[in-house]
Amino acid sequence: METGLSQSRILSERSILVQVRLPSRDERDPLGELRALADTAGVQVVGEMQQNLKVPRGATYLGKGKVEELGAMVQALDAKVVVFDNDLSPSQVQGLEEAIGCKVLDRSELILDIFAHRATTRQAQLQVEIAQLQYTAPRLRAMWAHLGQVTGGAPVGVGTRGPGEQQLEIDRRLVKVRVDRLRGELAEIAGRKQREVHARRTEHFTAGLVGYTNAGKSSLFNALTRGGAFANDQLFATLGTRVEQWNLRGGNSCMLSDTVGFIRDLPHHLVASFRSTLEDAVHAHLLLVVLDVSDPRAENQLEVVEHTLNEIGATEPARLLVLNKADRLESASARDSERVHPLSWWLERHPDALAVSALTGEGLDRLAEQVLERQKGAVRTLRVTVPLRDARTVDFLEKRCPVHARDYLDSQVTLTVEIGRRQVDQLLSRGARFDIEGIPANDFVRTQWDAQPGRPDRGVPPHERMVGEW
Ligand SMILES: Nc1nc2c(ncn2[C@@H]2O[C@H](COP(=O)(O)OP(=O)(O)OP(=O)(O)O)[C@@H](O)[C@H]2O)c(=O)[nH]1
Ligand SMILES: [Mg+2]
Repeated sequence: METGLSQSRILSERSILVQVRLPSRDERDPLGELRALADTAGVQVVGEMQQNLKVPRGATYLGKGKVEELGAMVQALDAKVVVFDNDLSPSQVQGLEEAIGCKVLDRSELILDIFAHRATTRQAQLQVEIAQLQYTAPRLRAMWAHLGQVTGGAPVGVGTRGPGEQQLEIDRRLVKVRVDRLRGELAEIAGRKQREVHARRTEHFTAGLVGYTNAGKSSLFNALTRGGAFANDQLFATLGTRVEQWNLRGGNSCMLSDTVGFIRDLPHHLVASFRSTLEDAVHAHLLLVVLDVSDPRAENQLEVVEHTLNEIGATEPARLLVLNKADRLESASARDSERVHPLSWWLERHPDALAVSALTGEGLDRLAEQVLERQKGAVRTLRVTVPLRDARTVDFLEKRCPVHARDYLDSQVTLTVEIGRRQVDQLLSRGARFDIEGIPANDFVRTQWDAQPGRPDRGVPPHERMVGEW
């Protein structure tokens, strides 16, 4: 099926950024993110305007005086587009376009536009087109009625590449038919992907890098694995998912995934349709929540990430907070010595967090150590008996667990090993048959290892070391 996404280049249109600050919003760098989005979309910002309002004014969102001021600004600066940081209803877009005489788009549309131009995989293209169609459908009537007036019939660059706009005659019924077809195709890809993710999860410990856009996920991915991810100082540099092996220590490795970043107020159609790209994260054993700790908006960003993870249903995997770009804070602390250092501030609130730098490599060894501890689960020294013909299980134990003794008897070997609770699970899920302390591993785990809370953990060697559960 052909993609309905236009691949045309974004024109560098002269644009004005507008933000209405409502009381509920607390931001340290109010227009910074919209500027970064505009920059990624390739528009040329020629002016900015802000207004504080208790509530948005219905028909035009801005107050009357501000609308007039904006109209004059558009004229004076010869702007072709006005981009709102706030989400506008179709009738507000229409009201504003009439009042100021130029194309108006909101933040969601700008984000959709960026996604449309950056989507390279079939899966990402389908997801974006579905989101675009769903976003556009309710706006069709308002749009067709006014597009002609505003642009004299000629489409302008940003915000006019939606599939609906390419086919002016399309109506909502056709949109629905198209969405259904695209969904069908996407479901096939998603099904395949789900099977892949499931197989990977059974075979390996999986960790997923998640976080706000531009936090440094792909840079970390490249520093930890043999790389290959595109990292760039741009929002939404990554739109697909990449998985590579990450060698931790002592023959242990895990599968690490890098994926699309989050942003506040992500259009919810986009979140829903990107669910399958985020499949690796949803089903990972452990999520590495990457935060750009040098960003003044870091606190808000962490909230958004946690909210989005809950929204996509990634509530099961354990989370480890990774404070990235720590290298940038060193110079900051030297400048501003009397204030609490941002790293101390974060570590006080999140004592388990790890400060790292993808750029200098600082903290990455500790990160690997922490992931390995979580991968193994609680570790005990136990006698594990395996038939010699099961070379795979013997190999697993020899390579990944410190071995203290080996006793060969008949056709089996008993290894005294330091083994993690999760490693036992991993072997069992592969179908391995072995004994622990002379009884079948399944039974040992159930009756002796997974002791009820509060019950004395009988038969457990004293040197057991508990590490974080995942
Ligand atoms: N100083 C410094 N810069 C970093 C670090 N990690 C990443 N960066 C820079 O931050 C920018 C964004 O990095 P990416 O790795 O593309 O970020 P991402 O989280 O993958 O971003 P998206 O894919 O867009 O969501 C790039 O310019 C990186 O060079 C770090 O530890 N220190
Ligand atoms: Mg990335």
